[in-house]
Amino acid sequence: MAGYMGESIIVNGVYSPYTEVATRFYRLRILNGSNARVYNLALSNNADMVIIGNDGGLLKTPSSVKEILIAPGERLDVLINFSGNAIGTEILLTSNEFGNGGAAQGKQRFKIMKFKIASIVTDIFTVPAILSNVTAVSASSAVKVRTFEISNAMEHHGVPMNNGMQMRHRINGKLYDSNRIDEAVAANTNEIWVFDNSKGEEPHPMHLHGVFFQVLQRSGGRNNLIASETGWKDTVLVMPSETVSVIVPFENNKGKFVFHCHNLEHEDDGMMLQYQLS
Ligand SMILES: [Cu+2]
Repeated sequence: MAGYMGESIIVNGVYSPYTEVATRFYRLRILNGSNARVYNLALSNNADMVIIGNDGGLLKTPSSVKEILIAPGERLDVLINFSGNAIGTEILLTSNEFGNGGAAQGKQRFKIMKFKIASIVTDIFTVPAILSNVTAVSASSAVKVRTFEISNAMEHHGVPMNNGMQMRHRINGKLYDSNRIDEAVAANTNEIWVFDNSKGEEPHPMHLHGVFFQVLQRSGGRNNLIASETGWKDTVLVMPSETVSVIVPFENNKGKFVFHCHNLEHEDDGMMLQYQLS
């Protein structure tokens, strides 16, 4: 089950929107609020997008890219420089095709919105070299490593559909139960959480409540971190074949929290567990 894809992409509730811009830098704050669709954002004039922030705020340093993936639940803070374009020029924000996304994702290019150059101005803005003081949390500070198996397989339910076989989306073989604590975590400790989708066939954007984390490593699939995966995050995309490790500083915010796949149909199917911080 790929999750709901829909037929129309809307931006702030508007289908096929445009906005007029001047020849200067603009800051776009982007949230992927789609149920299931992963976007590979790009500009139709192949201009750079300067990634300055993500789920948890500003990155330490800016990073210029031509394309950037954003999964459901993830956020991006992006600078775009429209200088050098003539009045009347139209530039599209698109989602380009991408690989590693399994059978249902990344197969088509979509137009998302349009920018029209409406005025010429002089912009003296330059992107700062240092944006924030994010300090890397060292992997060696972790007191515990927890691995979560998120590859999912067809299973038998005795339902007369697909010969009784259907996909259930589980974490470590379990479906969500609000009356069960799955992981007990000690406050004020750092842990490494590993999301293993190495045998999986679908992308899973894994989202933790109550904390921000830093992405340590991705192996398999894309085999690398992307520009938005420095700094603090609360959602990380784990593509088919990938295993992604994050380091989580659990502070003193004691209580019961969920963590889940941010593909809403996977989450509704039960792909969510609970941790107790105490
Ligand atoms: Cu999922």
